[in-house]
Amino acid sequence: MFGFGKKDKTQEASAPAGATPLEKQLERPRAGFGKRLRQMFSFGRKIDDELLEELETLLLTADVGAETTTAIIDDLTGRVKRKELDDSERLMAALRELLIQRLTPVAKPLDPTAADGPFVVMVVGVNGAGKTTTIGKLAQRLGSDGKSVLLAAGDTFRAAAVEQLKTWGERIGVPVIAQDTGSDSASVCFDGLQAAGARGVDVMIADTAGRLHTQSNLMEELKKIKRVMGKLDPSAPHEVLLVLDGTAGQNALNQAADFGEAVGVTGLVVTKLDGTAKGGMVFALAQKLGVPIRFIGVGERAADLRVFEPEAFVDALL
Ligand SMILES: Nc1nc2c(ncn2[C@@H]2O[C@H](COP(=O)(O)OP(=O)(O)O)[C@@H](O)[C@H]2O)c(=O)[nH]1
Ligand SMILES: [Mg+2]
Repeated sequence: MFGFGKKDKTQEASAPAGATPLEKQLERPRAGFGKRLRQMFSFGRKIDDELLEELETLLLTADVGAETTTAIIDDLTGRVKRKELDDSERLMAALRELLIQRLTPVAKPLDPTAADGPFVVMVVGVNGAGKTTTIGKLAQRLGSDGKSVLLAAGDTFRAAAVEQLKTWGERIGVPVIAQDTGSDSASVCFDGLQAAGARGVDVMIADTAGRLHTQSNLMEELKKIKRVMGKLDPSAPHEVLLVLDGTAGQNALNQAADFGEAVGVTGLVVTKLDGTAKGGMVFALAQKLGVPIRFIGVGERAADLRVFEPEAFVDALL
């Protein structure tokens, strides 16, 4: 209708062949945000203050966050005043551009080549955010890129967590280093890195526990894992990947601040964007944290981890 939902070739670059289109996977946030946006602009609506106010409310209720919303609305208001945006199609195109611009600084893909030995990814986040699932998907993706991968079952807190990682390992044919439940998480990660080094593995991914981030013993445990792996390779971990549940809203921002302070997060994965997430949270994260968003999770299958691409994301959302 407006031409802003048009797909271009780059949109599907991150998806494996035969994968579900991103706009299908983001169907629900799209229905909440994009659809309401299209309704708002239908019937040749006049571009006036009232419309801009409605747009402001829509962005806020989609979790885009106050700062980003204000910046976008101010920019659009200025252009409307200067008569640069006199029809809804132009306004939509301008909005699309602004949304993409906000995300571009954090669109930096994970590059697991910058290490002498194994590239070490330490995955952190609260319980249920999607850490273990993301590790399975990521291992599969790296494997199909021709990289050898080894997983360390560092969530030794729950028996089910170790089993879950082992199941992923079997499914995708990747070795998993594990010890019994209750054993020292740092020692599992140490063993994992040692094994990865000995076997000449390209990428080692460490799972960790995620008891509530407000419990300081979890943060101490994570710091210890970092420290202990650093004894084998002072540059490890090369990536501290924070997994955030896309439906968590403001909570995700608080989690990011806490984990960031404790272990220095270098990359984000936002999961469950196929669910009830409003999608706007991604903009708030980009604005508040400025940490690269490496991937988005859009389902539970191995193929449902997509490289974060602002244009594809915004188009799928709108
Ligand atoms: N729909 C959907 N579910 C997901 C996604 N990522 C993870 N999950 C589900 O979220 C639940 C918790 O995931 P898990 O990996 O065990 O979280 P962890 O506790 O952080 O390790 C599981 O039921 C996963 O299948 C996603 O991108 N989309
Ligand atoms: Mg887990």
